[in-house]
Amino acid sequence: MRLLENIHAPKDLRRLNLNQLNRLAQEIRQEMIDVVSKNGGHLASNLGVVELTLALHRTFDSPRDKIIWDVGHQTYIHKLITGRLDRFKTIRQYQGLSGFPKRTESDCDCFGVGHSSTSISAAVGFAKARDVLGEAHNVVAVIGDGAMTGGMAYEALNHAGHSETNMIVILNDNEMSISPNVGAMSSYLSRLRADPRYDKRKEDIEYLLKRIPVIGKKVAKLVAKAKDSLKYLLVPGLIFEELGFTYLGPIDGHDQVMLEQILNQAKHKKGPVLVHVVTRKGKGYKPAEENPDIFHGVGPFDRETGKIIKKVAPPTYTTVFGETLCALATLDSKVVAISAAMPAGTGLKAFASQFPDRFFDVGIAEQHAVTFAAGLSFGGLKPVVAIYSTFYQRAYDQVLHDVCLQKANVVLAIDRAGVVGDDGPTHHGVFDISIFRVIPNLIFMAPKDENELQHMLFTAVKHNGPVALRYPRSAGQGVLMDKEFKEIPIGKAEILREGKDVTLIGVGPMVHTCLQAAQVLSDRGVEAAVINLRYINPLDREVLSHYAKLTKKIITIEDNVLKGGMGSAILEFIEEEGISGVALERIGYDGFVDQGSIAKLHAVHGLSVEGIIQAAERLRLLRLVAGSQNDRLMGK
Ligand SMILES: Cc1ncc(C[n+]2csc(CCOP(=O)(O)OP(=O)(O)O)c2C)c(N)n1
Repeated sequence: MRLLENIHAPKDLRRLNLNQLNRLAQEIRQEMIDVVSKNGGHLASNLGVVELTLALHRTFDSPRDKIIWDVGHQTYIHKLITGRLDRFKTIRQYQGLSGFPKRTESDCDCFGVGHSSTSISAAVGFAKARDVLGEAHNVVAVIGDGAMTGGMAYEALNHAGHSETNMIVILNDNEMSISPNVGAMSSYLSRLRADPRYDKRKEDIEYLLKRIPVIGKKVAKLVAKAKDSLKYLLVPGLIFEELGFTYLGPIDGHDQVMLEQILNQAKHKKGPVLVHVVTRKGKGYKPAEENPDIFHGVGPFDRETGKIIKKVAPPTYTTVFGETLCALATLDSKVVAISAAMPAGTGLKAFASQFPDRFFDVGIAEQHAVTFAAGLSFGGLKPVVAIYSTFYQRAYDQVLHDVCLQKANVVLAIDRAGVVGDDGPTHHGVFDISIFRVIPNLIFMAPKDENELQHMLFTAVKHNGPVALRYPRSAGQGVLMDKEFKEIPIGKAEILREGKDVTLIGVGPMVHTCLQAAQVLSDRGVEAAVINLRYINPLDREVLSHYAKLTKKIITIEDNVLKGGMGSAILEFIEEEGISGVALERIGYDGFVDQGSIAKLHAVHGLSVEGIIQAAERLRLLRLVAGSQNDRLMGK
């Protein structure tokens, strides 16, 4: 029997000896490789923190002590040893364990997460709450070097250092974000890692200094205070020290004994402590060690060979976006691209290698990415910022205040719009229509297929002013791609099917669901007009007005929340135009959406042919087909 089977809670770890711990670490790695090879997931990040997670749970007493994970994609081990082994096989599946910490899942998940760089802020909050309430537990934030590129992390470090509260930040440094990490902090950490002088911890140095007769103590004091080069020379982690943290490290994050020693030391220090732990992403599984970016978030793969199991499918919207942008950049030397730590995920890898001087990976810094783009645009360039819908939420003020208010010439490429599947509610892109459509000056479009995507991107790049373009995670429709780009007239919808009984309005690929439903309705005697909205802003008032008056019944369908969404925009429009007697059914999400495959989530929430048929029933269209022509005309 595996040791893992006997670990029901962190306390069970504390009776294991070093040999047993090493065996347990192996079992955990095997379990994770096994399950992730079937379900997909964040394998490489988890393989890198096995020893660290065991050490944390042996040193600290969760849930009494608070362990707060950043991003939370690296918590599979944490889940396995906090009573969730039996459900681990369901991770990321519909109604299964979440791939991220979730407060409703376990007492040990004290803070829910999915978006990056929140852990230190939350930890300062937990620590301050403890201080105010007179409690005495430990608070530990675990943050990766990638997450450390996010602005919030610095805001929190700044606050924590100043507040002098007892808390520990573990900096898990594997030199990788999803792709190799970027930025000055990353270079600084590399220097700390590489310089053997830094292997000596600060205290050792101070201890040695103090032993020098007569002047030793004075020098040690001086070192502790001086801001000159001597201190830079002698005190590792100076940046953190200057911010008010005690810096410990760098230490080998796969050395169980050393880890526990340092964590114990950190636990007994006063004030904020930062422990710099060096780990290897993908540790223990060769394919992941060799390709940590591919195995960061991976779909099902063959565990023997590490080969990814690829489904034959048309190119994704993301791929078409990346290819089109390369073509557009060849035509126009002012086109530049920006990614916030996701060059591969947003399809910009080819752009980055073809146009290295015109590509900017700014790290996990969505806010900076957008304002940086505004600056680039006023400097004379045409920036295209590709960020996932869910992460654009971070940059809302920058989109509104820096880009749209000033009419900056920026294209906002909103990737992963709509539900994204197994990553769940933290990652679904189901709010962008609601939050972006209300921003003045912003042209906002969504293509029904990948061919329309290339034309829309072409249109967006040509347009003078801010444009947002939303497209989903999935494969395209497999349509033929036009050889020449063409402009899609701003604010013009596309009428795909005529009909007098009801108008189906779709946005993005939901248009195809409308077309299929229209056929089913037609078979049942109801003639539906189908409109590909194309522009969420500005709306095609002429087309909408015509069909609202003609059919008096409208069904809208969108991969977005209902509140403030496209359907709401149509309702507002009908009210503004004073078109009376229109019945409207909206299909979309009515709140946060759980995890599950995209197809499953669409089906569950009625974003499907069946959903449209049911909406038609609610509009009393179908029942009336059997009734008199008069009834039908009267819409009774
Ligand atoms: C705000 C935000 N932007 C982007 C992401 C996508 N993302 C998830 S993990 C990750 C890299 C994190 O790197 P690091 O913190 O070093 O963790 P590692 O996986 O290397 O252990 C990124 C960019 C995110 N989760 N949140």
